[in-house]
Amino acid sequence: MSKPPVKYSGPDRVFSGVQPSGDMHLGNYLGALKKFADLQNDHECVYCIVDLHAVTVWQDPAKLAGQTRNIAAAYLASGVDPDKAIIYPQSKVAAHTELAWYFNCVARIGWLSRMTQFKEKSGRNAEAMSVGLYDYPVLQAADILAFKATHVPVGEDQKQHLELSRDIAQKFNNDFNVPGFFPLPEPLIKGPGARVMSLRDGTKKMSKSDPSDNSRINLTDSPEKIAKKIRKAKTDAGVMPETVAEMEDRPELKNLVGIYGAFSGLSDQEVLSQYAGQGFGVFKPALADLAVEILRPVSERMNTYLDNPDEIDRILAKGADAAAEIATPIVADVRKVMGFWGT
Ligand code: AQP
Repeated sequence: MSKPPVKYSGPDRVFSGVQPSGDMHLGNYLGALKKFADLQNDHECVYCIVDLHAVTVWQDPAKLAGQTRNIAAAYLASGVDPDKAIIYPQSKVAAHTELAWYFNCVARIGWLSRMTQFKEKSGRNAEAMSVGLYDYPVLQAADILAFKATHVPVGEDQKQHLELSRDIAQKFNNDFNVPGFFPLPEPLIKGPGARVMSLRDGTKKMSKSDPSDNSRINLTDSPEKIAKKIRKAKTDAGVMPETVAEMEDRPELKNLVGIYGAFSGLSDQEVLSQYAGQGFGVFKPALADLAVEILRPVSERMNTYLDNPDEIDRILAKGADAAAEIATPIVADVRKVMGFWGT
């Protein structure tokens, strides 16, 4: 009979990240940022701005540093407190790339070839994509495990990548006979807003890289723009149904009801009970009012931080030092475990 795996006995730690690859949108806010702020009160939290992930697709060098400050401003505006959580840019801490290389030698090509996000992002053009885009989930495993993080708040879209991180951690522990060396990180996906869909197509997730700006609500959109995007959001000709089961074949409606629920704290059924029988002419303006009420203060705080880039830079530099202090000795231990000269 095989022995049960040895449990990791280190402290709980939360790690997550967002790419500085464009404007932050409602999906990022509900799926990630809001949870980041909630977790910092009772967990040790490390929140990275994953610029090394962003460059897996072309990023304009003249804009990358500004986009990184933008994400930092979004973290801060969403309530992440730099005195409680570590906020830093990934490229400032070398442990990420070093551990990613070791994990490249642990992960299997077959595992990576099953990753659906690569297939979605590369479409029919996989041969022309960067090697980095293919290898992205291995770097993500290194991001998490360089901190021996035990919990990872992410949106639903990252579930498969998290499973890969667990597989890599388990294989490393087995291959080098170090049971419990790495934790098997748990995704924290539950909660409203775990999967916000495009406003133009309810079957596609809301995404920074969608060419249509009308597909998403950006955190920096003005109240007028938010209201207009919701008014123009794709819907069908029906009215609001009475039950959740009746939304199954109406993805756009389901998405808008989910967003309303995430903003108001109501369940999908409670939202429907409030609007059953009404047309979108009633529901959309109500949703727009709610969206503006919640997002206006976030956007205002974000702009205040962006007006003060020196303060953002100070927070990022301090965060990078704190992050390196945790990750550098962990990666040094990995080197030792693998038997490199001089360890
Ligand atoms: N639509 C979404 N609904 C809920 N959560 C979402 N997240 C992203 N989109 C949604 C969550 O936001 C965090 C940061 O994501 P990211 O920017 O690092 O990468 P991504 O998932 O690839 O986001 P985008 O917007 O789709 O970026 P691009 O277009 O640049 O690839 C993650 O926790 C993610 O789950």
